[in-house]
Amino acid sequence: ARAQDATSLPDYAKWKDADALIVHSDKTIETKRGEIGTSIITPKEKLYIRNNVNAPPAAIVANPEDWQVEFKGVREPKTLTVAELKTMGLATVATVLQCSGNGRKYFQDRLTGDQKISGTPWTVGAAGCVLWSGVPLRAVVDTLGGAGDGAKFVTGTGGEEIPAGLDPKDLVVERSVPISNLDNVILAWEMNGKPISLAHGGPLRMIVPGYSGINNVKYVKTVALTEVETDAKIQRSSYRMHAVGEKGAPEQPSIWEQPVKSWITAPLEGAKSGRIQIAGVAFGGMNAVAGVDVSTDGGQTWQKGEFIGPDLGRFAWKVFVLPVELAPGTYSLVSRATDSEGNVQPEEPELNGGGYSHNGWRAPAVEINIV
Ligand code: MSS
Repeated sequence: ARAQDATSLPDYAKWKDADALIVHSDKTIETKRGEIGTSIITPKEKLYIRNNVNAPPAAIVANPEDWQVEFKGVREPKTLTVAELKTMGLATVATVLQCSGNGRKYFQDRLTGDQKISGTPWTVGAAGCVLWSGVPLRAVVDTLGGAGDGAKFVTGTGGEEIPAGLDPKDLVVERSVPISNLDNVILAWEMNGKPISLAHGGPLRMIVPGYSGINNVKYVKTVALTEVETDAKIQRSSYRMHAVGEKGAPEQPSIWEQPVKSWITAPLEGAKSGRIQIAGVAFGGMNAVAGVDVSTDGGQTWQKGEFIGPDLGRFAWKVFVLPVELAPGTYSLVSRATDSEGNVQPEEPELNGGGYSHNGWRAPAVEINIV
């Protein structure tokens, strides 16, 4: 086997398109900005990867139908196989899958003195728009007699093996999201029309549309309707909005809903003067994206971008385009999206200690030279 250094794809992702990706580590692989494309759906070969801990053995996706999931916090708790789940309902949803730390580099670039934000320096490519098919969690809960009393959260547990001697609470990928998502959550076995690969969480993944990457638990092995949030470290102190230099704690907001965001994907390099198609992607997290403004002068003046179809629903991103006529010179291309609730991307979001949820429009500017 080849060494898993920071330049080659790890074994579980060998089938990916290496030319389209930036390998930060064997657990953090980013899509190159120009590879995000303009066809809305991100092909699996180009989709970013983020694993917090080592994935389970590949054997678990060899017999996906037999994968077992335990359901708790319902009136009739039960363990069901994927084959059984497939008889209970079917839905398909397009969502933006985006790492909570996407854009962290832009926060890191602003740090002064002894300020420090650790974590992968993602720019824009820890994100994609993908189609998931699976059973609505609501259908499973209804089949199992309904939610238990006092259920306030949906808690999903990842199927990673915790090495002996280590505290599971420190390592388990277990995430709780408010029960208000019960009608949105899908337990998916298919991504972009194919069984979900190990890299992306097969045989079964808990998809929480509109929510940040971390909440979309891969190889989900337990789904529980719980009265309280899990006290796993990854929920208790990680993925919290806290000040730089401070530690995360349960009092701080959890990284749940994604804020409105957009960025330009083309052109990225100098082009010939004349007519140019500026293109990019925009999304609103839980809300549909309603509009996008595009600027060629770093935000001094703005023009409306046009969304191109089809509309894949409120959790998907939309591709926008703005044809412009550019004379030779230097330009700073930026985009600024607005969601259906009127939320607008800020010029720069406030710093936070985890480098989470960056949605500023200034930092991802494309500086180009037109000749
Ligand atoms: N799940 C599990 N189980 N494990 C891990 O590690 N991670 C996270 C999610 N889920 C995990 C899970 C994260 S963190 C993210 S982003 C995501 O996932 C990713 O996905 P992909 O498929 O792309 O790889 Mo940040 O927020």
